[in-house]
Amino acid sequence: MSHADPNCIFCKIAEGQIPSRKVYEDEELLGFHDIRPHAPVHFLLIPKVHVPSLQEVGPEHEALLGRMLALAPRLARENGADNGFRVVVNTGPDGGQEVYHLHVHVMGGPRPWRVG
Ligand code: DGP
Repeated sequence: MSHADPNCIFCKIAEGQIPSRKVYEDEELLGFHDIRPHAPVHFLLIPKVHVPSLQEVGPEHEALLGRMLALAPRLARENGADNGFRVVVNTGPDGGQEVYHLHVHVMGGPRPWRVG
């Protein structure tokens, strides 16, 4: 598995080649606001390593996935979604995935809002 894909927009964001509004960063993970928010609070959590989707995840990614999910509540709270949130991982063509770099959507904030 390559570390970064030169054609991947989220790899470019992870490497700072494309700007983003960051909510979190460490050695392995990056969180940033979605450019097309579906909710008052809508950010994405990505691994810095290029994994195309949940379909390509293997045992070596289990800790990473655990960290992404475990971070979601804290970051949701810190960004104003303090009354609950939704986590979505669009996967593959039938899952509506547009960007083929694994990402977790975290959406929250006062309703009404709806994910299509
Ligand atoms: P999906 O692959 O369908 O789970 O959705 C990808 C999301 O990524 C979509 O909600 C819009 C967001 N997105 C796409 N390009 C960019 C970008 O360049 N910057 C940011 N911040 N978000 C992006």
